[in-house]
Amino acid sequence: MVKESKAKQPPAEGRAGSRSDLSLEGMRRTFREHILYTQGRFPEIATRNDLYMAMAYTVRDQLLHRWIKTVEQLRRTDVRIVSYLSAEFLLGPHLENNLINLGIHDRVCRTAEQEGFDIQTLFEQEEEPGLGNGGLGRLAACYLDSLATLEIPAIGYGIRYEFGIFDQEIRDGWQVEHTDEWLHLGNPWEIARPEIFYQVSFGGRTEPYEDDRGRYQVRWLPHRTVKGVAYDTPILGYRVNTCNLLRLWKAEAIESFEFEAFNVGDYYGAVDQKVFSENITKVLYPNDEPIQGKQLRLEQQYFFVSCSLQDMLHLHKLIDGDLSRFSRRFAIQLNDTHPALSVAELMRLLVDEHEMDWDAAWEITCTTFAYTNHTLLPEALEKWPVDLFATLLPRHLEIIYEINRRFLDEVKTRYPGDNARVARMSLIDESGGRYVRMAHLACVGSHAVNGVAELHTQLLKDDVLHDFFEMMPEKFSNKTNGVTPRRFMVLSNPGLTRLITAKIGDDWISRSEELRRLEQFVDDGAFREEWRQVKRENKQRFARLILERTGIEVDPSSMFDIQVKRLHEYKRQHLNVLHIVALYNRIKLDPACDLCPRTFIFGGKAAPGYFMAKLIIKLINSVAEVVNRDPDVSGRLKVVFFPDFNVKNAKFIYPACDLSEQISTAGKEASGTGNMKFSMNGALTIGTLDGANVEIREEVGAENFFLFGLTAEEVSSLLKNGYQPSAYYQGNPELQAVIERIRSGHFSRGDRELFKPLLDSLLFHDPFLLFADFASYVEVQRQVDQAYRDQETWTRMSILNVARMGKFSSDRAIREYCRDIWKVKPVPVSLE
Ligand code: NBG
Repeated sequence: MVKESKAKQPPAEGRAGSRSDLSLEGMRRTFREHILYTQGRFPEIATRNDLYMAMAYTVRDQLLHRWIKTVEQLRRTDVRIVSYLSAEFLLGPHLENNLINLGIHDRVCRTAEQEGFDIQTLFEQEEEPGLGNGGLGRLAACYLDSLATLEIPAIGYGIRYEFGIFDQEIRDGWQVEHTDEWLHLGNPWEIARPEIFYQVSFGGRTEPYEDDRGRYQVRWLPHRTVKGVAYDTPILGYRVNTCNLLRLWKAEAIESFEFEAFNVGDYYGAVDQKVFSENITKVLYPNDEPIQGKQLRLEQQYFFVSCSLQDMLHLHKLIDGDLSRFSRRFAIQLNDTHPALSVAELMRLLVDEHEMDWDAAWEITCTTFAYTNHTLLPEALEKWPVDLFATLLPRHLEIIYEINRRFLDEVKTRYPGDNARVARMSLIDESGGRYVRMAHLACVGSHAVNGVAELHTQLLKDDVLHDFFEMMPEKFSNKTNGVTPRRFMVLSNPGLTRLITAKIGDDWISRSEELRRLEQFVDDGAFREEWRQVKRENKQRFARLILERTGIEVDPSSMFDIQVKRLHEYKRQHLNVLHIVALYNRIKLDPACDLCPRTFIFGGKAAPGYFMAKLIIKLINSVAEVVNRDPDVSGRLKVVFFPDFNVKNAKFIYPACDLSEQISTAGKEASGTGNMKFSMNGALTIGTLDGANVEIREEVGAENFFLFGLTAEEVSSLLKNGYQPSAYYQGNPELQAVIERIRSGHFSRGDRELFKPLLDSLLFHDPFLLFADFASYVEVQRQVDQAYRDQETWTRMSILNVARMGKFSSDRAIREYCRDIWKVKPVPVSLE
């Protein structure tokens, strides 16, 4: 892969003979020892999993060595630690990534080859921890990588779900979900810390009392208590010694509970209690869709927030002791509103448990927290029924009321007589039922609020959080998302990495602006040919995987047109399908029509309860079935639904793409990060002016981006003035033919009912304006078709995309958070 050279610093070799010995001989010895003494196997009968585990432990030893050095360094320096609170971390497989970051990937692969075993099968063996739904969880993982790479002391805090995101199977064209048993063969990357645990309580009631100093205090008499146990995963930076921690909490029963029940003879009751407690961290919930007010989800949120804050207070006490300096020690980032309860919990811990004055506690709270918003979809903004809150977290509800009372007093002072504003800004939504608005709680309790792309931040200020922006504009800023080039270029696209590095060296891996230097080679024909060769090989590699997973044979010389992301109506996978059917109709009508051969590839999971999204998957597969078998279109169109899109197979997908579909309704996609991963791997984008697409287009140049569709402003004014999908339908015969083709049952073996809910939704409501954007989309797709025929020009555009994508490295994003929000600086770690 990359030359193991200078980039940052050479990997230190560690002490010969010890487990930190990074020499080949040292690692070989450690590996053999782990087969014997960790796995308990003779090498001759070791299974593939034994080999993988031994390899993982060998690498983990290196990480732990660096982690210890990182902690030692922290104890010597008085620094602020970034604490990233997120209900999701979608890490993906660790092994290969860690080899890259250690700077020994190539060496290890070569040695494995020499010794005659296939290291790819070991990479393949690793179950990925799918502890996230999509973009938000993956962003958290990219940020952990960048934090460590930039040598920023940081801890990620989250939940150790026993079952992560479900595995997706496609059966008869429908999505079928299977539980994700990622832990069944053990997880060599984590260290269980049974001695690091905190108690978390739920339910019961509160009771006022007077303390020794005669002050009014409240005591919470909870109904039940569980225990949160820490599981630590080391997160190493790229070619540095900084190794941070991801600390995930698992819920367990408190032993004393069982004993109590046991003593009164209710043994099985005690066991029930244990099962009940452990339920809290059983399963990951879907997000970015209507929240269902599930009690267990609120329990999860409170559980991990409380464990994490108690842990931080504990660490702070160990190092400092003076609680008033807490915010000097920790900068806490709230990744969306899932951890927003932190605001109330920190207040409770400081005021109730540590008997601090309200005002002092509030000052600490506000200077500690910062909040990132990740969605504009009104149905995805979290709000919890007040009743549920009152039963589960009675003390927190009181605290939220008190925060609200004081906050609304300020609002009233600033805007006298403006009762409508007070109602809009209240932490409690009383516009029909009573709900706690988590985004408002996060805004009020934080000193900084940010969106994840320029457009998204602007829309937050203009719309969703407009009142808050007006009252406290200084809190708001934009932090455009980024993705890590280590996983999404170096690991995923070794061919491209080699080619780039041969031309400009490997500094770009940690200094992505350096990619600009590729621009000087766009006119070099030989370089362009090498560039195409890399793409060709990546497409062949992916074609083999497609065949293996779906049985569909695709032609690597056709254009790979790819849309992979969660299934959602706003992301408009069905707009893509309408275009495919339009092409299909054209060929049926005129078999000689001139179209460049394309393979349309989809991937993504639908939330298990999201009927329309699941129907779209069925539609894709139904169209695929007919198109792929129709001799009239043979060699010209292919459609594939690639099952179980996840971080592990993403590495085969992004590098193989020619055309990246980023076609959400403008104003709906907060940022998108898949858009970045594709473009960094040399795909050209067809997209709307939505989320980070806007900035990607600005960076790569309008002439290297296929733009279509309404702007966010046009979308909102069209909706305001009464959007009529039928008007667009009537005016567009090609669209009519497409809808008719689906309605006729052509793709559903004559069944005219199957897709009716989807078609009716489009014809009569079309909330995501597919019909309004259809003509423009089809026209720009025609331009794509033309452009692809000129491979020299296409390659130039592809090179320029990669060269100009440096901005979208998560390193840049994290530098901005460090500078503007967290106010932290690198703390280099040495192995001496
Ligand atoms: C998602 C947005 C994406 C964005 C990621 C990361 C949620 C709630 N939001 O557009 O839909 O890229 O967050 O910021 O998952």
